[in-house]
Amino acid sequence: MDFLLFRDIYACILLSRVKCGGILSAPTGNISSPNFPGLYPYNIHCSWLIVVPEGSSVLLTFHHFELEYHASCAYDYIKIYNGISEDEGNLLGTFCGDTTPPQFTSSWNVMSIIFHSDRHVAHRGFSAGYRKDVCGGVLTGLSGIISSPGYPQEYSNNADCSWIIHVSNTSVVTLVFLDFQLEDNEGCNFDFVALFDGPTVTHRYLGKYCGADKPPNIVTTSNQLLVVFKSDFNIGRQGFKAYYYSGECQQVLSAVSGNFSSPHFPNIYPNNINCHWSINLEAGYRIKLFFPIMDLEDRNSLSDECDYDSVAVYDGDSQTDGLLGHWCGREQPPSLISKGNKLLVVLSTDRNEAHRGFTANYLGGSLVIQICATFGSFFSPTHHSH
Ligand SMILES: [Ca+2]
Ligand SMILES: [Ca+2]
Ligand SMILES: [Ca+2]
Repeated sequence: MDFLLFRDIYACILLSRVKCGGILSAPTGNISSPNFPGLYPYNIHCSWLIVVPEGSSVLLTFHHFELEYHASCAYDYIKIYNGISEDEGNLLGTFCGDTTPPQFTSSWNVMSIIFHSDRHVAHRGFSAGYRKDVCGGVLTGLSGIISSPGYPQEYSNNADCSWIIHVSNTSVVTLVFLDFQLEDNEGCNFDFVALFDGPTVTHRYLGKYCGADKPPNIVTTSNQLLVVFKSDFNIGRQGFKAYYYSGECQQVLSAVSGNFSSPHFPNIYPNNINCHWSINLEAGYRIKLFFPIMDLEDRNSLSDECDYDSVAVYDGDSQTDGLLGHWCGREQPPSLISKGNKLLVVLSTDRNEAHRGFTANYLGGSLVIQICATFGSFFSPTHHSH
């Protein structure tokens, strides 16, 4: 037998003896690398799946973290997924070396953790704990929802929650309150929501809110927003619900021509997002829109509809305006022309299976330009009635 082959088989036998990973469904729990705090074994691949009741979320906190370092974590690594690990669209982050991952909060009731080691160099590994439904945490998705504990039931007394919303370096965070009902008092000293333009309370203070008046929409100047919710020892209300989104996922385009693409293109888009691009030109303009690349999850074969992931285009600035079309899979939309000066493009994805996404180009044309025929056949002749 070839020595290399023998060694590989031997490694496999050793590998099968290392027990690691599993399914965790208790409301709290701990995980760690095999042998922790001793050195972890070579050549292992562990997978943990945390499943808490539907409607709950999972908060994961690392207590110790020490893996072999590689610039792109190619040797030993931890991968954390917002959902099942078989789907790269759920990936929240990949970590190695001795930089402890931040606290992660899942945006639904499933979280997965993968630990992998290669055949050389081992360190002490990691230990981490999870809890279900703890308020606060670090949110890294392109969009998501935060709410007071137990919402829409009354929040608990003595709550102290901090959410850090952390989006990609080139983007900003927008926070929109959908519902807001806190105990009211002058100065908001009892129960309140406080907002900061960065990850800590030392960053620029954006405001403190209580009572029943919804805070205004907040846009950060950097890529992080801190939301703090506190309640005192008595008297609660229904609480609040807000959604956030990253600039990568929500854009208003007002240049006469431009292009945009699904988040992370040409890599796969994230699962579980709802992104809006509003093209908003001056009055008198119309917009021609085309999609050079369209690569989304296919139609549902049972219903033959775009039930999973889709791109929808509306002839205006809201989803109540006329739908120009709705696409998925690799269907190539025709060139679209707006009736007025606004178009809205919405990308919705479900909780699994992500593809490359789309690219879109648009061009605005005014009546004058149309008459001068500067753009030649800008407006399709099929729009004239014969
Ligand atoms: Ca290693
Ligand atoms: Ca109170
Ligand atoms: Ca999908």
